[in-house]
Amino acid sequence: MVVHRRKPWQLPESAITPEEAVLAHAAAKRSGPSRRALLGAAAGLGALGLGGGPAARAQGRDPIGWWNAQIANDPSRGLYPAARNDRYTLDRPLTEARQAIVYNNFYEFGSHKEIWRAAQRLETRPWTVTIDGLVASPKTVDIDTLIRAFPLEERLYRFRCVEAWAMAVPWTGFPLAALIRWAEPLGGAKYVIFQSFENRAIAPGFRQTWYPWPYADAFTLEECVNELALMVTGIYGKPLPPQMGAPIRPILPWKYGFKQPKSVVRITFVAERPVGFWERLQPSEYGFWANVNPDVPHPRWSQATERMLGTGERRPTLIWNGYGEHVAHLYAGLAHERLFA
Ligand SMILES: Nc1nc2c(c(=O)[nH]1)N[C@H]1C(S)=C(S)[C@@H](COP(=O)(O)O)O[C@H]1N2
Ligand SMILES: [Mo]
Repeated sequence: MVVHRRKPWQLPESAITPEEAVLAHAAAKRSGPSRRALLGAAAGLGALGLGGGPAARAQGRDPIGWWNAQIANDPSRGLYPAARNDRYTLDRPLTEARQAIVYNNFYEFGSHKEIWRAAQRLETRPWTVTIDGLVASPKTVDIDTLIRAFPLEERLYRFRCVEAWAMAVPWTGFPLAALIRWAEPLGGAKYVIFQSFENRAIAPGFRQTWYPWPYADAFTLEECVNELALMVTGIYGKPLPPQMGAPIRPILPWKYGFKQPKSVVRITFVAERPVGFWERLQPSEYGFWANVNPDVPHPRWSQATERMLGTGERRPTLIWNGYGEHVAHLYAGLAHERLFA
């Protein structure tokens, strides 16, 4: 972990992990201990690392090897690769798999980018997803039943983190709209909450009690049924690796990454607008909509450009992450809202 001695806004982008900087600040305000003590404690957690058994030693440090070993026993592996849906095209090269799977945000496993090894402790079978709240009948479904309930397809999407790094990846999944229909929301349902796993024993981040665990965030029902919204179960023609949110995560590619919880265990339909993980932690910096927008800077840095993982190429940020033709109409008349595109 980098201990910042300068103010965050004086740091070069390469040296900053903005969401982490926010957390240290918020925690210092909340629970009193000095910033340095907090950073020291967090560094200690990171050093606990991953208990490496024989399998760990055999796979060494190669992330692709880990991934292949992980999915060898995955009951859904026969569904991959899924046919590509060519409707969604890219304006840039795909990010290399090797780059995308070793640079992740997954705070349950550490508040830095190198969590991929620690995340191997996430066991993605057995796994169930509970659908509850304002639905005709709440239910809990086994992940392999869910994955087989809807045909999988591959889509090439841009992805943008609020920290200004970006990637372009082939996701595999099924339309979120199909899951919503199947869930049978009641008339009063207006928002849908996605909640991440909460097995506190396997992930050191849960001990960082200043975070509002479990990780969760929400979208409007209308956003969820947009054709771009995808329930993602795989990437690069294989089931997701744990560090990328296996076994299932929503992807709404016009929004910043932080809105989209990984490794989902619960989907809840509600009437009132929920407050998500980052908005709860730091409401002055993160809001409900979080649509990608080059013209709305983060309070501590510009959003005008983004940095592609792997190549480091700088590109201009696209309004709605380039998906305006599909989503701009969802936000007509809402331009006055804070942190809104
Ligand atoms: N459960 C959980 N989901 C999460 C996060 C997290 O820390 N925990 N980070 C979010 C953020 S900030 C981003 S940018 C994306 C990163 O996805 P990736 O690591 O697969 O690229 O996951 C999002 N979903
Ligand atoms: Mo992010």
